Amino acid sequence: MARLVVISNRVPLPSERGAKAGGLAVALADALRPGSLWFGWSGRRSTRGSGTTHIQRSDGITYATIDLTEADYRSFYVNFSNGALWPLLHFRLGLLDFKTEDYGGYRSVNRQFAAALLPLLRPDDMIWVHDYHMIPMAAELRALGVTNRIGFFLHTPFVPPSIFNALPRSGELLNSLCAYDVVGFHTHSYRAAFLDCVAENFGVHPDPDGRFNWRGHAVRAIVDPVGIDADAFSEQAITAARGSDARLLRDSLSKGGLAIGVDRLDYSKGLINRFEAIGRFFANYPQHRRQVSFLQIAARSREEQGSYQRLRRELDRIVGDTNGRYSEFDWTPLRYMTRAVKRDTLAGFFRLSRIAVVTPLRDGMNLVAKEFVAAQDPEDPGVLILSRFAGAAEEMTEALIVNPYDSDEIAEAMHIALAMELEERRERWQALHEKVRTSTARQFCSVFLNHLGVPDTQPAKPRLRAIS
Ligand code: GDG
Repeated sequence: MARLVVISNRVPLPSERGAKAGGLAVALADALRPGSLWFGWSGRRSTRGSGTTHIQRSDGITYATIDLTEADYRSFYVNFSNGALWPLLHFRLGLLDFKTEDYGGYRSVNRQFAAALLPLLRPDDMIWVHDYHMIPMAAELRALGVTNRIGFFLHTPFVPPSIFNALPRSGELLNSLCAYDVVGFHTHSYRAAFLDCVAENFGVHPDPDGRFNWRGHAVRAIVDPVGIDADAFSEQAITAARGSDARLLRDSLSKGGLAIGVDRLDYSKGLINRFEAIGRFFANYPQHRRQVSFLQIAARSREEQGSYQRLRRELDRIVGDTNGRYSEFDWTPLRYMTRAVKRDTLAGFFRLSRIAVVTPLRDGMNLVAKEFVAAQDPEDPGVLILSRFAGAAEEMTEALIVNPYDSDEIAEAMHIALAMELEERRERWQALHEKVRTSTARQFCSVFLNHLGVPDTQPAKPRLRAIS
């Protein structure tokens, strides 16, 4: 069997495991095969930069990482990946900050990654590249003579041409995506947006299965939703719900119970609108005051970015305002922490919660929605409130689906969820749980790798748009 080589910006090194927030690591950690190689950035900045490759081995997996210089880190990671691509791919053109020199840094780091990986590659390796930081990897590897199958999975949404084309140099990035053999997306709408970009910008019309040829190369765009290991997470939740953290939390609650939100502290997650909704909830439904507490865990992320610093200040303000307005001397409506908690603690907290409020403004998939469902007690399950703009909403239609921009609608959904009869809660949960159990992390990986391992025998003929 061919060896799997995974490439991503950050590598979840065995030496650093613990309370880390991030969906990509969770999705892949559950499904990597022994014998695989995982390659990426060490997370360290050093004056030597990418000159030395650091190797660690654990549980049969080899982790190979390189450092970045401070300048590369700024241009590649902070400025272009997170300051231009992330807002673009989350429909936030107002936050897009493009500078040509940052784009140069992005291309240069991808080139450095390719050069450092080259000596570690074997001729029959299957290469699987992850996420928006690494879009040019296949093109860089091809330029070095690598002929292996190379696939790419995008963990964020993809945007329609009217938004994508706002990014300067977007044509080059689209071209880079077309250097892969397989390009994967969480949902049908993201794949459709990508294919629309290809059709509009390159005049190439893919077949109904997402196949097209570009510059003599066959590309296949697939839909492959990421999942979790629901059974393992459920076990974790059962054990942790009996543990000391869950006991402390349970003892601190009133009889109305707990509502929970868990997200990286990121503007895509809709936290401002959610916190406003919590204020509306206690204003519009005063019967829940003193009864229900909302716990928001929002692990800090990308703190070097101005937009994230501004978000944090705004959230601090709303939390202060809401708690100042509604708190009683023995009850706090909104509990808010910005440090990560351990994964099993989180699982136990989900199991204790009567509702989860998962309301990103845009989200590639959102694993928290799936984890909350997996963690529930089948006899007395909690209710999931889910944004229609999370990729997860394409599958998880039995959640209470809300518009994350509408604070009153979120507040109303919280009220409906808390009042929901046991029978309806069970019906909704059973349907959701069936989906979460069958669309697993392992399946996500095997679907992708099956496409990557089996080249299409009949690549689509190029269908050029007639130019009038
Ligand atoms: C990207 C895409 C896509 C959160 N706080 C803590 C913690 N977490 C864990 C959650 C979950 C993961 O981090 C977050 O995953 P999400 O999917 O919700 O979001 P992103 O990090 O933005 O992930 C996303 C994903 O990639 C996979 O493709 O779904 O759309 O944006 O597992 O539980 N974990 C711990 N402590 C915390 O405080 N231990």
